[in-house]
Amino acid sequence: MSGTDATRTALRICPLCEATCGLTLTIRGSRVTGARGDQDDVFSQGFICPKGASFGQLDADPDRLRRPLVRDDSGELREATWDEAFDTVAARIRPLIEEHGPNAVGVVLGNPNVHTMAGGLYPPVLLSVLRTRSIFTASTLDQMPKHVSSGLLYGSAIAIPVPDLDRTDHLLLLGANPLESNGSLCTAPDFPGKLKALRRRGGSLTVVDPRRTRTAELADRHVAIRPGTDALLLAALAHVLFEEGLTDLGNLAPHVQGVAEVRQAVRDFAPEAVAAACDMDADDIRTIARELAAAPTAAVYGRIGSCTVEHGTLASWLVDVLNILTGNLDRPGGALFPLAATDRAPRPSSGLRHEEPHPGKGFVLGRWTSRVSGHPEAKGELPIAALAEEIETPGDGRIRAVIAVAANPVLSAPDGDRLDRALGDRLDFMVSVDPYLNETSRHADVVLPPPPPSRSAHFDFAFNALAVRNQARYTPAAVPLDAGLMDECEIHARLILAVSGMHGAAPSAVDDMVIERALAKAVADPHSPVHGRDAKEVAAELSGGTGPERRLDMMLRLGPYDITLDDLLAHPHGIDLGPLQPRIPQILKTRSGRVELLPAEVEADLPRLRRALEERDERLVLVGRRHLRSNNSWMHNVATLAGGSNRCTLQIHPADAARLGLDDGDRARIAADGGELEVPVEITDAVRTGVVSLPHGWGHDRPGTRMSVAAASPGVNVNQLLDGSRLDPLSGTAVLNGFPVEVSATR
Ligand SMILES: Nc1nc2c(c(=O)[nH]1)N[C@H]1C(S)=C(S)[C@@H](COP(=O)(O)OP(=O)(O)OC[C@H]3O[C@@H](n4cnc5c(=O)[nH]c(N)nc54)[C@H](O)[C@@H]3O)O[C@H]1N2
Ligand SMILES: Nc1nc2c(c(=O)[nH]1)N[C@H]1C(S)=C(S)[C@@H](COP(=O)(O)OP(=O)(O)OC[C@H]3O[C@@H](n4cnc5c(=O)[nH]c(N)nc54)[C@H](O)[C@@H]3O)O[C@H]1N2
Ligand code: SF4
Ligand SMILES: [Mo]
Repeated sequence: MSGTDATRTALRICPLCEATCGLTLTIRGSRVTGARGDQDDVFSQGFICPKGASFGQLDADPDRLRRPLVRDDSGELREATWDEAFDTVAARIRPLIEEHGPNAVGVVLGNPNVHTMAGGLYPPVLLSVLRTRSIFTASTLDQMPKHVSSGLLYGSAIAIPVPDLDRTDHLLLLGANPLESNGSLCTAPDFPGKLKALRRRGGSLTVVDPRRTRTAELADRHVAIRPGTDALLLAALAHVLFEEGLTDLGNLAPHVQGVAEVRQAVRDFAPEAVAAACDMDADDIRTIARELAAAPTAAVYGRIGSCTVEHGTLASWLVDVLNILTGNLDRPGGALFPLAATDRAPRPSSGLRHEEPHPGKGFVLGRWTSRVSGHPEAKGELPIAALAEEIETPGDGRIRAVIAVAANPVLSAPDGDRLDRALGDRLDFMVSVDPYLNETSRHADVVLPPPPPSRSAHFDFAFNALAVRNQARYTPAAVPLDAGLMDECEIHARLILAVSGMHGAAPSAVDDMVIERALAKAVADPHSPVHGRDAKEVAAELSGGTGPERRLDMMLRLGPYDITLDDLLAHPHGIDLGPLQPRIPQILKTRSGRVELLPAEVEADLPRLRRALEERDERLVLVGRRHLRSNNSWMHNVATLAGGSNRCTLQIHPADAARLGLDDGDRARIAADGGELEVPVEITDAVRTGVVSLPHGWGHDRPGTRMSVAAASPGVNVNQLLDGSRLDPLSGTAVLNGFPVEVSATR
């Protein structure tokens, strides 16, 4: 066997969902020919799903771009050199900023940024050099309600408690389907196995979902709630806890303020008051509350179906309120705050785990508002649903250029047709960092393609901070970078230089700058392990062959554990850092230094929830769904994952189908605020009556894209049904679930 054809294996943390499983790749030459679960991975212990198993096909997708594209004078996208591409970015963006100011550049960050090292390390630098307020991310299509509720409750938008899956006795899960999604804001390889283990050890699982999902099928109790009403249900559960004397904050009590105020706030939400709106039985609601209180330990966990809805922030807040009222927050078996190896938290040895309140800066919403509709910012972001109007509407501060990194908002955000026109007709310049020419990147003037994932090193900056067990793993690139490809970290660094007026400088200048600034702060911080040292000397000690590796090493050295990059390299299957530990009060950054259980912003939104008690819309409502062999908008191009049940169909209950005269396989017309679609009907009693379900991420029929497999079975874009006006007001998150639709036969 010749050298280039020899078969070998290499480890790679899977970047395809939040579970972050360790994979063992089989590599022949430079091609990944197989992927299996790494049995020795300290966290995933061999687990793999069909997406991970298709890593090789995804990696070798012939439709992936391998060269940058630059739009020429005739308007065509043509292959170009990297230098030409970055020269174009520098030449086009700088004058726009100089003439129209920083807000004229909109930055759009998509989901895969949390799945790459580049996306973890560089966008904050890009935003700080651009100083634009035109920031839009997938968070306002997803978990922003959770950030806002955490910000208000704990003073830190990134302090998100995760259910302690391995130790809990009872899990109340709302609007999540981890058997298909593999879990979210709860990083847990083999989530299905953990739910089965919960039941095997005598624990119980309640699932609240308008669909009888595969997760619901595992549950002791499945409640097919009316979509959009989880906040009412959760408020009623809190009501019962107070009414029946079932609250017990345990060790948390001295760290929580506002319990009496919450009791008052949920007074109107008796089970009998919410039952009709939720379409539930009041006695069942009482039973769920009693079970929650009676379990030795329990965790309430809500995800997409409780976030991307009318009352997303209230529901997210109430999830934590219930964990707090039952004493389950911050205790083993309840919901705990992970402590990642790169967290900026003091080491336990620093003595900062005080028991007295330690006031922080708090979390503030709405420090500025969007230009056109006046949406308040949340966590520095504006609602992505407002991106099109910010590009279209003339005036000072109009967005004239867009930098889209790993984002496909034409499919993932409301009213893709409008955004498609805005990006196509109204921008002076657009750059996409994306491996595909898809519905969004086709509008770019410059496309900068990252290499396939086998060519990138990986460390999970985002998901270790959401993991059900503390651990750290690093996998260097499994295959060397082919000639002509550029590492995504270098792409980001060069992009930062190009937009900041330092075009042409060495990309390592970006990493050096970050390291220099971070160490200057760290040596001055009395709680830092490098306090009092010389910053240059510390910088010189950092190991790592690349800028991003040096930055990772620095973050580890400044982090809460005594580990370095070399330690991770010496332990290729990862380092286990133990089960989650209580972190209150050290994690609290509120102004009071306590958990602020009834924040003023939440209280001000409660009248809207009270009004929902009276509203009774008889129209059908739509919810989404995810398929195990898919991922948002970009995985329909892998033939081994496509087809079968992974289809874009409108699921409808037999009773609703009969009423509307629809047969299985018919085409139905579905209409809502933003437009209408025609879609094949799939009749199933897995959706409850009054509810239809259509998956997102489809609609691959636009011209000028290069995703041949996806285009062959395009499906329709569910988000075309939305006009972008339905938002959860506190977080700016789009309402993607539980909105009214009209369905009719097309015949
Ligand atoms: N109706 C409805 N809409 C939804 C949802 C829903 O449940 N229902 N879910 C929402 C959620 S939770 C999310 S997170 C958003 C996601 O929204 P987006 O982030 O906009 O969409 P994605 O499909 O995740 O893909 C983003 C882009 O990243 C590119 N990409 C893939 N890998 C890489 C990489 O390694 N580097 C770079 N630079 N780019 C890469 C892909 O080609 C794609 O163009 O969609 C949201 N939209
Ligand atoms: N296979 C696969 N895995 C993925 C993704 C993917 O696209 N495909 N996307 C990834 C991303 S970006 C994310 S954010 C996560 C999301 O992970 P999850 O939150 O687990 O996502 P979903 O599978 O969409 O589950 C949401 C559930 O909420 C239900 N639902 C809808 N409306 C309501 C409601 O009003 N109330 C209640 N109680 N339930 C409701 C839906 O029926 C659905 O079953 O998944 C990640 N993993
Ligand atoms: S569960 Fe997620 S991380 Fe694990 S193999 Fe599947 S896609 Fe990859
Ligand atoms: Mo997401």
